[in-house]
Amino acid sequence: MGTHFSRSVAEGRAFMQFIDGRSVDSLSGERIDVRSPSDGAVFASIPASTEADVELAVKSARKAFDEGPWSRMPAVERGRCLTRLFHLVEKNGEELAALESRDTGKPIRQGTADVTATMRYFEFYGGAADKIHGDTIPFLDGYTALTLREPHGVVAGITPWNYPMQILARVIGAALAMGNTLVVKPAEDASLTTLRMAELALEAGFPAGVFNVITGYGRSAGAALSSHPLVDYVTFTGSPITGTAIQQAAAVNNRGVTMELGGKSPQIVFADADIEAALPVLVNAIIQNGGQTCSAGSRVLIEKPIYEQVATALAERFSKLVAGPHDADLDIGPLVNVAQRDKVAGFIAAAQEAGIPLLAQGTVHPDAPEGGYYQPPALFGAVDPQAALAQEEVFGPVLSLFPFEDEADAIRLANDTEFGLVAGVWTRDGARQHRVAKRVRAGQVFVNGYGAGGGVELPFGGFKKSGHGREKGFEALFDMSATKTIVFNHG
Ligand code: TXE
Repeated sequence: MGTHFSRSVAEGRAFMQFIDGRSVDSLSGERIDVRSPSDGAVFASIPASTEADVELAVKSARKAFDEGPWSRMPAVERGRCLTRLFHLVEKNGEELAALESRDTGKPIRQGTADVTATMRYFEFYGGAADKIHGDTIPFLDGYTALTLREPHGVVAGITPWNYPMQILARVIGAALAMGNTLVVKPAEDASLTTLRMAELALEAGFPAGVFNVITGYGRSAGAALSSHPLVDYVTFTGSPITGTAIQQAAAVNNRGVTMELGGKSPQIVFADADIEAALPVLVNAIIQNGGQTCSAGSRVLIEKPIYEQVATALAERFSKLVAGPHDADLDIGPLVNVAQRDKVAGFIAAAQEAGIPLLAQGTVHPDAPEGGYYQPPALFGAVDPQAALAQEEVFGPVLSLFPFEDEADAIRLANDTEFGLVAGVWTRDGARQHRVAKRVRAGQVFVNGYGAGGGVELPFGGFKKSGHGREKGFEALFDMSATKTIVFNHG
């Protein structure tokens, strides 16, 4: 992976969006500057679409769904399109990784990991397209009753900036495998890999209108898309506040939604845990992607007898963490934009003001360019369970430690936030592993590990404020389709 390439990819390029199989600018011609988080400099631009562009994109997806051939194509053919996209992502992997890294600031090795995950989505859903089916149901004498799984129709995907390509791939994979057509609006801060993917999708043979991309701001393009009456289903990953706005917009048309809205995920470390195995995982779960990960393990609950030992070991590791530009491939890159960096710095300052002990903090590399959005990782403990740091999603490299008394106390603390996305449980006691995994309110629970490498086959989604609906795995195919019941009367 060439350092030079990841710093220069897409230099000066005016990206286009994709509507009806064609590469087009926004109708207004307005554009949004794309900045590299590593130095804050503008290096490319994307169209700033508004309602009129959304209208064209939705109409194109509507036509492609209503008139076919996509929605009537044999499932195996749809799967083959996704498989061709898998091969094209593999072929263009270095460029996609460099583009993602430069656009979001994430270290290049994370961009490369995102390409691998993206490929897995297309591989998984390409293979799954013809393996999902309905049932026959025992019914009255003289009748045959069966169910079909039918696509919703036009799906709107509104995606965030933290893992743009991976999240795009999970939306594309599940929605298109089921025969829906798509309009995607990526985040204004990180749209480049989505636009590049639209080019590759065309090359992979997706018919015009099946996969449209419009770029622009959430308040204009995003709002127009989520409230559009010709959209049948909305899938969204992002902040709870925007999730509420999108649900309200979709509710005007009574449309279904999948919401993935972040978390405040706990990792529970019992005194009998393999601490040496846990330590690197606990650190990685909060610094991966600069902590800008919905499933980040942002709270570590530690049983009292080992609290000091674990806190000291984590502090030692945190003090050695270094932030630097994406292509230097250090522990963390810059955060995505000034607002995000200031938000995270604000949490750190407020925690210090409130007297929460800052146990350790990493550094910014002395050669990091001026103007980059750097935030060294911070470790706090012991944190008051009602403090903002314990309750709110920081979305940055900030880890909070909490001592607990016993199993009941650990479960109470783990569940004591409004979120419920992911949890980790570290213990050698098999019975306790099962008890705790069942009582923690989280959509995914990892025992003696965390994250399982992304696992595209593992259903993913939240309880409580973390959202509803499930992505990844076969479950996403259910969300991306509706059951139709057909009853034949033989009488
Ligand atoms: O997110 P938004 P922002 C959290 C994280 C971060 C905060 C703000 O805490 O600090 O959100 O980030 C589009 N109608 N997460 O403001 O607003 C927007 O254009 C329709 C957690 O960037 O949620 C983008 O495409 N769409 C999260 C997408 O919504 C609208 C990942 C996400 O932006 C819209 C990202 C509207 N009214 C941020 N307003 C996670 N949990 O993974 C915005 N958008």
